[in-house]
Amino acid sequence: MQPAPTFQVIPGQDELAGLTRDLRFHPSPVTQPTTLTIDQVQQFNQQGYLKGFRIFSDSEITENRDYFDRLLAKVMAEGGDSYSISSAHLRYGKAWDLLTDHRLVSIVTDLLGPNVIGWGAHFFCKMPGDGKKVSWHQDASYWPLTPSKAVTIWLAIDDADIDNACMRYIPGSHHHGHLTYTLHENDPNQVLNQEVVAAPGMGEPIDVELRAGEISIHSDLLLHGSEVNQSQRRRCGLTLRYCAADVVAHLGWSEKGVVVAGDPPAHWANRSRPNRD
Ligand SMILES: O=C(O)CCC(=O)C(=O)O
Repeated sequence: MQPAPTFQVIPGQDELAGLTRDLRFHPSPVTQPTTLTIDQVQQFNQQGYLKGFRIFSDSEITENRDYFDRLLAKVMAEGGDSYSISSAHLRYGKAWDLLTDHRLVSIVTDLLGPNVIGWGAHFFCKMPGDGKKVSWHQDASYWPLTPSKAVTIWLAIDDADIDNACMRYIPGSHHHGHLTYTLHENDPNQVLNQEVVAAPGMGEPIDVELRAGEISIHSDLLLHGSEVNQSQRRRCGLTLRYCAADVVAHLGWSEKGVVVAGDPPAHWANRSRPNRD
């Protein structure tokens, strides 16, 4: 039996402001990647993202989608919603399996180095007509982690395109450090509460269209967001969060860790696979 986690799920503004965090971009230290090419590592360093890798087979894509359909139905029956399934790797074996999948981990180690912690798994499922957007933000701004050596793999559970509100990135924006944001409190049309209002002036956004089973990867400082889903099709993505093992987690977040590559560091927990799917 694993101990019940006590981490702060969504740290408050005061708690984050009270932390000393190094929120500068730390380029990948990897010079001899094994899965990515050196050009891809350099592109990540320069642009802050990579996109369009097909990872899963047709049967795995169906399996992932069927799994999520069942999970979402269960969570909604329990009073949750299509954005509320977070830290899923601590509760559901299937999410733990995806976070630790060797094909994903081999890409992440080519960006973060040989010692990596997987610490998050959050479904962002945009239902047709739900009216919610994800405003321009930087992930590192929300997280009590330092230094900012973290990446997200965004795994398409459904096909994601402009019509159903795929992710959007502002290439190169990770070089600006931690940006000033406005807070949206209790706004039903916002999935998250931070918005970097100056983002549109910081570069030309790109649309990250992905087929189900493909992934994109972004730096924790890259500006990204997504529009309202105006289509009749669902758009679900699973965000899988990783950091280098020398990152320090405050507010109990080290409890979320799973050592996905390298030596177990003393600071992070190494959570085992949950029994239930
Ligand atoms: O899936 C989305 O639309 C937003 C995801 C996101 O903000 C993230 O990966 O941090």
